[in-house]
Amino acid sequence: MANVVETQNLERVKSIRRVPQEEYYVPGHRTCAGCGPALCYKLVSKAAGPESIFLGPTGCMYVANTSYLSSPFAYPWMHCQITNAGAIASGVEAAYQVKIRKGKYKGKLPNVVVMAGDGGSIDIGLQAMSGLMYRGHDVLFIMYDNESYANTGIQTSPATPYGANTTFTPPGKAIPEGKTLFPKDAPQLVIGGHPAVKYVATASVGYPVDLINKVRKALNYKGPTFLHIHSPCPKGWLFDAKKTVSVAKLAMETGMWVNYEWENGEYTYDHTPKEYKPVKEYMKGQARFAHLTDEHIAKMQAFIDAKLKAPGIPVALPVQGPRETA
Ligand SMILES: Cc1ncc(C[n+]2csc(CCOP(=O)(O)OP(=O)(O)O)c2C)c(N)n1
Ligand code: SF4
Repeated sequence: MANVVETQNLERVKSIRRVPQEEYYVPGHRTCAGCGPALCYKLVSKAAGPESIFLGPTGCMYVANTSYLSSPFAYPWMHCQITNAGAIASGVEAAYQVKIRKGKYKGKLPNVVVMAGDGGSIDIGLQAMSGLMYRGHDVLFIMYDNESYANTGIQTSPATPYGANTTFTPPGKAIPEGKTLFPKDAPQLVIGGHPAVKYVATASVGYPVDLINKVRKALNYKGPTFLHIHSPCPKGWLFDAKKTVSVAKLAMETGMWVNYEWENGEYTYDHTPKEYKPVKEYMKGQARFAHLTDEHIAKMQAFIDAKLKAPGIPVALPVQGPRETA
């Protein structure tokens, strides 16, 4: 008879004082000062603990973390191509399942965690991520969202907000607002097309206890889970490196980011402010939006107002794409 595959069981953390002291993402990497994705890695690895295997497609969290034969990862970590983290993670999980069933591996199934940028998750890495979700592998796929292809010099991605100045969307005479498109809705991409997925959530590096608990909850689920984590990038968004956490909090206070969980079809929301501040408060602190006029900011406000009526549920876009307007 096949052996039973036991999974990890991670406890909820009650407060910031109970966050594990152990570090599994240790000093000695080369990310920029104030890097939100690096903070995200630190928190996610604390949450997952040592019985974990992490997979990292090419991006800042590979390149800046693994140069010169050194790495800050105190657990098994595998580099994948930017396109194929979902496929490799599927193989790792399937191999452990078989080894455990055949009695060739005596431990519990390790936590298998993908840490992919927005490009490696919902753009160039989308097909492999979708395959993993569809086949139902017991893997947590995390999209750390720095809202660009950062590693190659801050190019636009489908997660880049409307109006952002990136190296592929520079504002100029013809297109004064820079980026004209609004972002893809990453959690909806996963929820909408993958019946095996029962848990999807959003989190932010500005709210560490909530982030850690969502990672643990996702890992305790059997089957595929997805977390979308807001991870401000001082170099790409052009703000002072010491403000990463306050930028993350301001995103929540203005509705530019919403923390929620989707569990078996039900939504619950966290950290919802009593009253939202205008999005301008958030945008004025980041030089990637410095070229925008009041008219552009009003478009962003309209988009956010529509989204906040039903966070997590897709909204009609207030502007047309470039092909329709050309
Ligand atoms: C197939 C392929 N195309 C392009 C690249 C070049 N490349 C390396 S890192 C990177 C950016 C990755 O962006 P993202 O996944 O959002 O992660 P981030 O760098 O923002 O952390 C790109 C385009 C590559 N390595 N492989
Ligand atoms: S470019 Fe952004 S995501 Fe990349 S290392 Fe620097 S701060 Fe981090």
